[in-house]
Amino acid sequence: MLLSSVLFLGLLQLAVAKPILKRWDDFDVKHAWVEIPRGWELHAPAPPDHKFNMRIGLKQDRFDDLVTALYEVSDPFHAKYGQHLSKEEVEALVAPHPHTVDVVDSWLSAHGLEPSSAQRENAGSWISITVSVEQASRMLNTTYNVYRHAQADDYVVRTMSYSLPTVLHEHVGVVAPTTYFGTMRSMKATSFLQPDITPIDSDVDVAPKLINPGSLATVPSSCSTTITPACLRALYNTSTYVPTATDKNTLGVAGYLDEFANRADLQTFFQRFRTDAVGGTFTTVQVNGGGDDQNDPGVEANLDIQYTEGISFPTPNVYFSTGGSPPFIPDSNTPTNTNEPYLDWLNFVLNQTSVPQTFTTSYGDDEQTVPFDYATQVCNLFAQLGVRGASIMFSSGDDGVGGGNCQNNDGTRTVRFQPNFPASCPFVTTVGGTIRVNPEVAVSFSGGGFSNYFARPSFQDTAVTTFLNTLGSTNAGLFNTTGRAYPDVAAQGQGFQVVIGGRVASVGGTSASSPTFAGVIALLNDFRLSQGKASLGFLNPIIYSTGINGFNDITSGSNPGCGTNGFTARAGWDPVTGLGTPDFGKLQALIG
Ligand SMILES: *[C@@H]1O[C@H](CO)[C@@H](O)[C@H](O)[C@H]1NC(C)=O
Ligand SMILES: *[C@@H]1O[C@H](CO)[C@@H](O)[C@H](O)[C@H]1NC(C)=O
Ligand SMILES: *[C@@H]1O[C@H](CO)[C@@H](O)[C@H](O)[C@H]1NC(C)=O
Ligand SMILES: CC(=O)N[C@H]1CO[C@H](CO)[C@@H](O)[C@@H]1O
Repeated sequence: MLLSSVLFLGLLQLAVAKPILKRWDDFDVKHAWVEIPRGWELHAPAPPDHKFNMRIGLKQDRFDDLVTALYEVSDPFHAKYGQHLSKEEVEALVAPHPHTVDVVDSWLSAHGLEPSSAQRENAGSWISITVSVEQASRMLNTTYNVYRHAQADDYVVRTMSYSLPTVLHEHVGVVAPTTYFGTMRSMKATSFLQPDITPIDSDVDVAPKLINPGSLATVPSSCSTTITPACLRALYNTSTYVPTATDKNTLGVAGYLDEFANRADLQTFFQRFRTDAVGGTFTTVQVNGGGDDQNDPGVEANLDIQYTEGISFPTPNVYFSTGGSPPFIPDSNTPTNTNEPYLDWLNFVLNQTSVPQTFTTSYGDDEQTVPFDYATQVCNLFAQLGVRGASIMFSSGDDGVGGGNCQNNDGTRTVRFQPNFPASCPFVTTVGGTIRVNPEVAVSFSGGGFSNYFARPSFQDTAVTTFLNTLGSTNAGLFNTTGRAYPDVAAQGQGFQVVIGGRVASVGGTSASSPTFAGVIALLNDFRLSQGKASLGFLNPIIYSTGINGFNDITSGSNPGCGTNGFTARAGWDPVTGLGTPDFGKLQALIG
């Protein structure tokens, strides 16, 4: 009996082990482009011995449960509201199934790679392993080339399509670098200098007039041209609030390659525009070799940190400087990092036991240039951060309903509105832009629209269907009526007075709007934490429900693009300014 059961077990193991002998040469296409992504051109074949870090995103075993948990803890009407998950609880939900790990490991082995040499992140759901172009080409049955981005003078090693063995499709979400060409260098910066707006040296005349809250009528007309923290604090009704939960509350700014937040410039900024904050500082966290060159202040980085601090002071602010090796240098065989946008940063932050309660990021790209599989995996990582209790703000983009010729890249060249990613990810809160005061109106570049990748989440059903019903047939066929609609909210986006290298310059873009909105959310989180409550976490379910009357509705202006007038701001939610700009006092009463 004993013997035979041992034998039987042995047979069983054989039977179980057998499927591991997969056919690794039986390929199905995972993703393919019809044409080279816009802005890039074929430069040369990739050298076969060029080495790079391959990232493999595995299917997360219980991801549906994670999304369920996210909506429960973010829904103000749910019993679990505010009961955010710990790092360990999240990891239990996102870890790949052991069978997935086995199959992928045996695929790596079959190609001569040592599975134990792989770096595993995010509960093992991301694998990073060094491969040569030659190895990767065989693994993915593809051809790697060097492509050049002329405008950014950036070179990358990518492919026009890639395949995976059929048996791997149910286990692997995405492999990178493959068909996603975006790099932080080539991506649209969502801030720009505005030399036509004459900067001001200080606002000593204006600031004292702005101390009284609840007096929007008195916001001086200068705030229509030049924006300082005093303008924003008055406009958004935060000027009398004094943060107290500064031992618990943190605001994080995600910064990338070559963008360094400058400490001396922040002091100059405070001396000019927020004298009570002089001496206030921020922490720089260097991710994946990110730098901190204090001789090289970045416009985006200084804008972000000066305005998150300008509003949230004395809340501790953290600037994440995410690095990456230099870009691929053609005709050299130095191994290069692949500078995957978002992945390094997200996996780093998710690996911390506690995360900042509020984040802002000001980067984005046309959704259609981000392969669906890649966008989905990155969007899922934002869900993980949300369920941990973080509110994540993204700028909505600076091209209205679409920049350039707005042609689809599927070979048809059909002109359609072009949504932005990650703005289109339902798990982030997307911030559009406004200008002027008394009243605020939509700024014409404010990115807005409807995703072609992500379906409309139920939290915005009422708001968006109301808008669509009023819209009628305007722009019909140019956008996806069932897609996740954005922006969710808005804030000022032009004429920001920013100190760069000791001098004040005017800066605009929705990347000014995102840190502004994040500053207000950090104050709300401060208020909640000081009351012994949980942080707000994933914001969208609450701002579209109990918080909906905490915004100044923006009802005029539009976001033209793609040869059209775009959408028009109107009463209620609209795809130009979302629900509107924040009124801290009202939000404090509604969701504080
Ligand atoms: C995650 O954090 C742990 C503990 O701090 C550290 O040992 C590990 O190297 C980190 N993992 C990654 C992939 O950064
Ligand atoms: C429209 O959005 C849905 C998701 O809501 C998506 O499944 C569909 O493919 C999109 N249609 C087009 C034409 O992109
Ligand atoms: C500002 O907030 C206060 C509550 O703190 C509120 O009473 C007031 O109406 C708000 N002001 C404006 C102009 O919305
Ligand atoms: C295993 C393998 O390499 N299979 C195929 C990959 O794709 C080319 C065509 O591009 C085929 O010729 C190979 O047989």
